[in-house]
Amino acid sequence: MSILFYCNFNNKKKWLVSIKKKFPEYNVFTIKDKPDLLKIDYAIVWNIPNSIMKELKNVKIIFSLGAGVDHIINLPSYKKTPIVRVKDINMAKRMSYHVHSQILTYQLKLNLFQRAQIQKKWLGEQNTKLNQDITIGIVGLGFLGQHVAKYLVNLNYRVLGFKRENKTKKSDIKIYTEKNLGKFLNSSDIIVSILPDTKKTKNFINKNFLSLMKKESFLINIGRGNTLNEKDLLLHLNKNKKFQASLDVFKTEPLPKNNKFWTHKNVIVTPHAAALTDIESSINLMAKRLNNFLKTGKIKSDVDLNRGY
Ligand code: OXD
Repeated sequence: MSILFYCNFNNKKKWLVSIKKKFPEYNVFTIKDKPDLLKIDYAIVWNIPNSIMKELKNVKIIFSLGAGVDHIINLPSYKKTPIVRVKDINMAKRMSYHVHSQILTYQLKLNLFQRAQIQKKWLGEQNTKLNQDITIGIVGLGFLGQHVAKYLVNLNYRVLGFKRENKTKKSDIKIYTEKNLGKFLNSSDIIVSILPDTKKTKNFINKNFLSLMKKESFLINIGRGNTLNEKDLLLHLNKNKKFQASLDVFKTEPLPKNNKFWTHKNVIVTPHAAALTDIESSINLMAKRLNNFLKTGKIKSDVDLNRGY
C-alpha cells in the first residue's frame, strides 16, 4: 500500500517524519521520490498541482491537510474521490485565539499605538469598550465557526450568527439567515467570516454586504479569499475611514507584493496563518479514518461534494 504526501508547508519535513512513523506498514512517497502515481492508494495533500492529481487514478481517499477542500475540488482533474478533511479541535482552538487577538487589537486600539510607536508619539490612554458592549457577527457556522462563537460567548461578547440556510435545531446564539442579512450586519460591530470557497460564496462579501455593515466596524476574514471582493473592500476602506479589516486569506496567496492591502493603514494582513494544522492530531484523525475504511469499506468524510465543502 502506498501513500503520496504533497504539500508546501514550512514544516513539511516534520509532517513527513510523522506520517512515516504513523503508517510504518505503508510506502510513503513524496513527489521527489518519483513514485509510480498509478500505484498510489492514498494521498495526503495541500495545494497539489492538477498535473499530479491527474495521474492519481487509483487513489481511494484524499486527505486534505487543512479544514478546506477547495484546493482539491477546484482542480479540473478531480473526479469525486472521497475527501477526508481536518476537523480538529486544536485547529478550532487556534482559530479562536487568532480571532480573539484581532478583536482585541481593534477593541483596545492597539494598531494606533503600533503606528504611533514608529513615530515615537506618546498617544496616552484611549477610550475602549468592554466585551459585553461589543456585538460580533459570525458568518459561517460550521465546526470552526461554532467553536469560535462559543469561545467568544464565554468571554462575554454578544455573539450573533449568520447561515445561508438555518438547519440548526438548537443554538445558544441568535441565528440570522439570508432574508435578514441587513439586520445581522447592521447589528454587529465586528464581522468574522469563516466561509468556505464554493460557487455560492464567491464574492459574497461585496459592495452590498459592506454597505450594510456599520460605518465604524471591523471585518475579519479567515475563511477564503474568494469569498471577498477585494476591489469592493478597498473602495469601501478608502471611503470609510473608520472601517478596518483583518485579512488572513486572499484571492492570490502568497499576497502579491504590489497588493494595496499590504500598506493600507486600516488593514492587518496575516499570511493564511489563523489556524495551523496540528500534525499529531491531524495524522491521528487520518489513521483513524483509514483504519475504519479498511475494516468496514466505508469512508467517513465530513465533505459534502454537492455543497463543495
Ligand atoms: C484551511 C486551513 O483550510 O488552513 O485554510 O486549514
